[in-house]
Amino acid sequence: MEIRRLGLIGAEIVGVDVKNMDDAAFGEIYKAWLAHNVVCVRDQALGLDDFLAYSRRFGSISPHPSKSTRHPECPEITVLGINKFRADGTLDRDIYARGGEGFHTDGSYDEVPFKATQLYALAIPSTGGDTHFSSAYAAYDELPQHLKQRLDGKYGTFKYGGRKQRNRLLDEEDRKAKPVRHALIRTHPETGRTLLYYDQGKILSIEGLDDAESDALIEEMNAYMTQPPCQYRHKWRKGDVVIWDNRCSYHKAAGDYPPEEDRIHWRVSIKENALS
Ligand SMILES: O=C(O)CCC(=O)C(=O)O
Ligand SMILES: [Fe+2]
Repeated sequence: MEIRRLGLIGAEIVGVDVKNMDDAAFGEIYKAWLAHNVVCVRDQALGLDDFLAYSRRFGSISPHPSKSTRHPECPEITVLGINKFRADGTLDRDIYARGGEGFHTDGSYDEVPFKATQLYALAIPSTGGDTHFSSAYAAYDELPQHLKQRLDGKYGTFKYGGRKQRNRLLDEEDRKAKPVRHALIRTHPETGRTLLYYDQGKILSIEGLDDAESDALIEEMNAYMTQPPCQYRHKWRKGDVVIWDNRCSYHKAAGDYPPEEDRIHWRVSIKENALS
């Protein structure tokens, strides 16, 4: 197995089959993932059960709230990129460009956000369709001192769809979920590094500020969320298994591929194992 760094974040792993891997090899992948925020294991040939079994080595799998996009035989798996044309032939942009609205972290609308998200590439278009990643450690490091001070100890409220309420992939009853609160400056539970926990598409407000102040601070934070030197752009190949750490990174689908071509992934959301 060979692990190659791809930049300030991101690593690529070749020469391993995730179906037949001992704990020592998995430990190397896990270590690289913590160090580099996102890792891609290339050239995998997986069935549904293989993908689930490998994903469970990182934590417990939690079905995504968007029920209409779950795999029909396996609700833990979401399928990205299918049924993107409506019956009348028009493109459904919520499916075509899912995850492409802006940089985000998955599951911030949940009281216990997803630890990780993992995608397995089944079909990749001839051009476009990359995924962008950015470090939430760098977002914190680059915040000016006055913002670090203002945000210290502050909580944000988050909801699926955020201030714009873009939630068309949710069922009606799930749209009413209550906002949840998360500390904005956090310590990563495994690396101990400080990060900015933020999601401009899901944050509603910053607690303790009036609406105008909260909106202004959110606008100000948007400028620091992504730090270009600490970004990685993943160009997908069929057979890639990519996992990112939602606790310390943001990501965004480029959403710019030819719509008539397939771009299909299996996707799982992974939470921490409950402490026993
Ligand atoms: O399709 C992608 O590139 C990423 C989509 C996304 O944001 C997600 O799966 O959470
Ligand atoms: Fe996402």
